Amino acid sequence: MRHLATALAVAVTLTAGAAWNPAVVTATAETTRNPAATAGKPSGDLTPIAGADRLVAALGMDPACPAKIEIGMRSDAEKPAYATMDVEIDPPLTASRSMLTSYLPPGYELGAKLLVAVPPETSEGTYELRLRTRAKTLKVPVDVVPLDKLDNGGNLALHRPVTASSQHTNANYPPCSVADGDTSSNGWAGGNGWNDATSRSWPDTIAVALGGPEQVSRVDLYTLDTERYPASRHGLRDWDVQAQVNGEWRTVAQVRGNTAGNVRSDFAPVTADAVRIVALASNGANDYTRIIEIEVR
Ligand SMILES: [Ca+2]
Repeated sequence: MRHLATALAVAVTLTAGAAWNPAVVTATAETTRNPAATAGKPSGDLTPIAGADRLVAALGMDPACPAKIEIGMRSDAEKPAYATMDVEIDPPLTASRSMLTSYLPPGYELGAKLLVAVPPETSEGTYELRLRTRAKTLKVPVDVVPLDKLDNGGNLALHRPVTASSQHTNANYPPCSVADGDTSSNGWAGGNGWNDATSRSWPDTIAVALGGPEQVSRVDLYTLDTERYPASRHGLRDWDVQAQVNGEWRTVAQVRGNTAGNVRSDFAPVTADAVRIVALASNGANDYTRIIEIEVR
């Protein structure tokens, strides 16, 4: 059985085998599910959970695109109850919420996305995120590293400065979201991709500065593509890939007639300071440019 409700434009998804009223979920951006954990003997505890062992955040990241981590708690209580977890983080880092709370049946997990911002005065180092329930505390290290020391997995665009020809009035589509490392279209309008501001007007451009001359030969572009918003109707159709070489933009690849969510463009290596996408057409729906991620190698 699957219920779907929304709160503050963010999906609240409930997957349950027991009778359960989705209206009682009090927090936003949360998911509740009933995992195999129900088989365990009830301990009466609330267990904090995190989607990663540690979080890496880059110094100088665009404030519009904070680091993200999934957090939550699981109830092993014997009866449904209101469950609360405090969220603490070492300053000067800031977290998007200080508490997670919900009515939670036994065996259920409540999940939410936590945004962690790195203010400009932050020093390089390891900080701590603490998820506290009454009985347990889960500590998650947060490594704050300069961009040049970031393990970018070979993606030269990761967390680099992004500029775009326009920005939608809705702040949930910031240009920097195309270089935040999140290639998933799920949660569209939740800060994971760029939507330009000029419907039916072309071209649109979005550029990623590479932080110095870098040899590049490949760009992977992720456009909006979900079951609800398929790329064949909502994604980018035609674009040029350009590299900035000695101060001039040079077209290194072209894509036409695309209907896929992810397109890889390979080209002869060039030494570039920046890479940009010149968007020329989308696949119809409202004719916006919608890009989830741009990876450069
Ligand atoms: Ca993204």
